[in-house]
Amino acid sequence: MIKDLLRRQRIETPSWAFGDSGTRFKVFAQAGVPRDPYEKLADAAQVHRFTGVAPTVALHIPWDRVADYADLAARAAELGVGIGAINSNVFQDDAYMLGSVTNPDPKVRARALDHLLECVDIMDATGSATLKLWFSDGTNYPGQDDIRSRQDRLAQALERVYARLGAHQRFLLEYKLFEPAFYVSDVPDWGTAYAHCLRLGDKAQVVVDTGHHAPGTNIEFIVAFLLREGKLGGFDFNSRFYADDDLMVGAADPFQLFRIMFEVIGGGGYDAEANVAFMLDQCHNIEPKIAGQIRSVMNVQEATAKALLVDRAALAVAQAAGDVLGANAVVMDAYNTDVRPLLGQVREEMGVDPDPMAAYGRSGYFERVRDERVGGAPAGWGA
Ligand code: LRH
Ligand code: MN
Ligand code: MN
Repeated sequence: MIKDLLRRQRIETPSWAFGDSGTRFKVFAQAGVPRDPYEKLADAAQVHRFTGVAPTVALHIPWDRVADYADLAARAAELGVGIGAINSNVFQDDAYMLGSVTNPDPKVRARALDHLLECVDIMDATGSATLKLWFSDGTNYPGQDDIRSRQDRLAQALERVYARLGAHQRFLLEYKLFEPAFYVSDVPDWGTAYAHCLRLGDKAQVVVDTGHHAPGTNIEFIVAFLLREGKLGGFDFNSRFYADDDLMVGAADPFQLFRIMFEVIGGGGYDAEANVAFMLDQCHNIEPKIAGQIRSVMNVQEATAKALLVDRAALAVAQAAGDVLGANAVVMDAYNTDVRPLLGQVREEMGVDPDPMAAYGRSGYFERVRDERVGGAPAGWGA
């Protein structure tokens, strides 16, 4: 039963994880990185090939701009993957210095809205069902702009995008405490995202990026709450030690990831009907990218396996009896189980190597693309 559940897990990789990335101090150039969106899909297909559970790839527009999106989707299908969420980008143009959809200038707001609607066109062309909206909008100084008016402008833009969605499409609104805005962020927390989505309807849900909270925030509470309200659309998984570090999920705090998955499963978020998207949103600034994605997928699988192992019946008994230590022991027993042999079996049953990292290393894929892609301009994050 647990093995069946693990077999049908789906984890989405982000196209931007395969390109060069960095901090504001330096973007390091790595050998063999993709030169265009097609090559990013080819790399993402390797992650799926060796894990068997990463069949979709999220795109970020305009980083992944191509002439023909239907053609890109067709190529993805040939490679054995599909197009996942379309991520909008209204944070990169000079015009957005004072905001995009919340900008005081109506011309800038119109430009931002055009981009968001274009992203829905790209969903139509690629068959994607999910639009992910993150706004870097906010202010740096008290008095810089009116907080309430900015909320009004945000609501107007969201209404327009919502109205454009097709019957099987949805948008996920992403919140982030700070950065790049340092005083007010216009969507700083789950409550703000939730309130905007609630007004709009079922096709608007919240996405939880695990790196977007204040230190110490209980993310699993947010997950439990949003699931209960039918408003948890998905995750941008990554891990952090300090701020929005975008490190590999499960690297900084595997226990937090387990606690999140425990709430997801308990709240029915692991059921297919719940349509909770498990997406990675990471950058591999100093480690190899494809291997970094494979490791990340495995980390999510390990946390999921441990969360599935929790003896829910024993837990319910302990909770009803007010047995604090007993209940906690049930959860910790599952967390402290080594699930790697179980996942090895699951992979063998799925027809993939029990050790995806080693199998990928042996495949020679990296050496091949490193040699083939010499001299091209990398297509990446911030491009
Ligand atoms: C913002 C964010 C958002 C963007 C991605 C590149 O910090 O998490 O999801 O689309 O980074
Ligand atoms: Mn994100
Ligand atoms: Mn982020």
